Formats: sequence, structure tokens, C-alpha cells
Amino acid sequence: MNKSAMISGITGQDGGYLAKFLLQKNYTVYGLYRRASNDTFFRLKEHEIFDKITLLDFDLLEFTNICRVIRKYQPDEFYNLAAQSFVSASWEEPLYTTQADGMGVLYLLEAIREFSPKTKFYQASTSEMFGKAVEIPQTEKTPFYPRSPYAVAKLMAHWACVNYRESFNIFSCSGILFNHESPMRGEEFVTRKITLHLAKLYNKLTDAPLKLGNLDSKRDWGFAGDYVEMMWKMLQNDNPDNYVIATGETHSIRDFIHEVSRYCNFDIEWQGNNENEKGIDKKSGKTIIMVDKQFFRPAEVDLLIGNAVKAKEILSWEPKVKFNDLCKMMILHDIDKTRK
Ligand code: F7E
Repeated sequence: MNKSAMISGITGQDGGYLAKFLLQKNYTVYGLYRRASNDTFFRLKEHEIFDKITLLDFDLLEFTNICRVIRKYQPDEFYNLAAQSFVSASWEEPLYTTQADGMGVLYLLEAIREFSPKTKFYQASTSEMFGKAVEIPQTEKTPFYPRSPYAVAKLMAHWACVNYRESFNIFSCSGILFNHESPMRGEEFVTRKITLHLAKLYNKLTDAPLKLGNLDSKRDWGFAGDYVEMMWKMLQNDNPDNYVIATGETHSIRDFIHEVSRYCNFDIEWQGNNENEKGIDKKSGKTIIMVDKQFFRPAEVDLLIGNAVKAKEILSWEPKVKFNDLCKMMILHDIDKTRK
């Protein structure tokens, strides 16, 4: 019999890549989504898998609904990718973020414990839990220091996952994923915000400079398509555990801008400091980037870089797409998309 997998957050970047991956492995895929008035299925349509998934109404804050779907379908595997995932928004909506990203996970674990204890559970944990990192690079053993309501909530979920494993023998894994991007990334995240806007400037669809916040924070950016394989591998291993998933390379927002600019024929020179800094194209003299303090965060995570050696040794996993390839993939996609 085919295995079954339930994916919450099916409409997000990772939901699409994971569903595609599992369908190729002949899984029956149940996609859990939150009802909305706009079309949130565009990624599933772009992956050409929309009609291959059984879509079910779901809300992380509605415990009765969670119990019903888990009890009815009792999936072999549950991937919890649903969350309020935009770090910036978590300062504006700390209570909602904590309910969804912290308590929501407890609801899921309780429903599994009660109605489907054989279901293997994957929790989308995050490098944001390392926050003001106390060690470089970060591993599964690095102490946590969350810097946003988002990270605080995710940390609670991470420990709940460990605790249900140790208390009730639930097969729950925590994947501590560093930033992972793709052409399907949401437009509010910095990489996609940059590639979309630079592509529009390149195709002369706008003249307006791109407004950004802190250009000097550094992230370990991998490709989402690589990372979903690791989610699956964690649940196929004999024992549930926590794994860091990262590339082991770190780059600043500024580096990302320079790398994607090459494909738009921009040669950016920086002028001014802090809130008055601008990125000017040397060739045309046009302002491409403007720093705008509205995009600064109340507390920043300055530097993240992961060491995924445990994933390599135990699960034979390594990322395939490197930083330069990721930049190229994203900017070429957006140049093409905006041209159409
Ligand atoms: O910010 C800086 C910003 O929003 C990255 C989520 O998937 O990865 C993601 O979280 C950096 C930060 O991602 C802008 O201050 C500058 O230092 O792309 P981001 P994130 O906050 O790292 C982790 C692993 C998750 O778990 C999250 O769910 O870029 N930055 N200027 C900006 N960021 C944004 N969004 N917009 C700007 O204008």
C-alpha cells in the first residue's frame, strides 16, 4: 500500500516542493490549507500537482478541526510546515504568532498522541532559534538565543517535539532549517523582494528604487528544493532526532544584491551611511537601492551559518545547490516572469 503524508502549509514554498517530492515517491498526499478568499494554490498549479493532492480545510488554531483530520486519515507521516513565518510580522502580531507557531504544534502533537500515535511527525523548526548566536557555526548542540516573538514560539514548538518524543514515544523530528529560498519564495522575504524588484528595473517596468532595511545581516541561504528531501529522510530513519539543515556558507544581503545584479547588468556602488545609504548603478548613475528604516527590526539576527555534518553522517544528505546557483536561478526566473 502507498504511504500517506499530510502536509500542513501546503500552499507555501516548502509545501509545494515537498508535495511534489512525495508524489514522485508514490505517496498519497493530503494538503492542509487555511481557507482564503484569494487563490493561494498558485504554487501547486505551477508545480503541476494541484489535482494530485487531496486538499482539506485546516487551521492551526482550531483544535477540533485538527483532531478530526488526524483521527479520520491517520496518516503515516505528518509534516507541519504551517506557520506565521514572517519574522518581521511577529513583532506586530506576537500573540497570534505564538498561538499558531507554538500552541498550534502542541495541538498537533496532542491530536497525534490521542488519535494516531503511529504517525511520524516532522516539525519545521528554524535557525532563528539560534538568534543572537553564541557559537559559529551553529549545530544541534548550540544553545538557543531567540530574538523575535517568532523565534520564541518556534523554540517552544521545538522543545514540545523533543518532549513528546521522550514522554510518549511519539516519532517526532525537529528540522532546524536555515534560510531556504527559491523562485517560489514569498515576495516579502528579502531574497525574493530583491530579485523581483531588480528584474522589474531591468525590464524597465519600474523606475523606483528598491527600499530595504539592514544590508549587513548574514544568512546561510540554501535551496528549498534540496531541503524538503531532508524532511523526508528524517522520518525514514530508525530514530527520531533533531537535525540542522544548512549549506555551511554565509552571505550578507549586500552580497546577494551584488550577485543577482550581475544578471541585470547593474554594477552597484554604495554611497552614504546607515539610514542614508544608497546603491547606485555606476553605469547609468541611477539609484537602484535605498535604505529605509521602516524595514529595520527591533532586534536583529546578525549572523547565521549552520553546520549540517550530522545530517551528512547519519542521513547521507548534502545540499546540491550553492549560493551562486541559487542567485542565478531566482533572478533568471524573475527576469523571465516579469517580462511576460
Ligand atoms: O530576512 C534583512 C532582515 O525576511 C533576512 C523565514 O523563512 O528564514 C526566514 O527568516 C534578513 C534579515 O528572512 C529587508 O533584517 C533587510 O536580517 O528574508 P527574511 P528571515 O527573517 O531570516 C528563517 C530560517 C525562518 O524560519 C523564517 O520563517 O534580511 N532585510 N531588508 C530584510 N528582510 C525583509 N524581509 N525585507 C527587507 O526589506
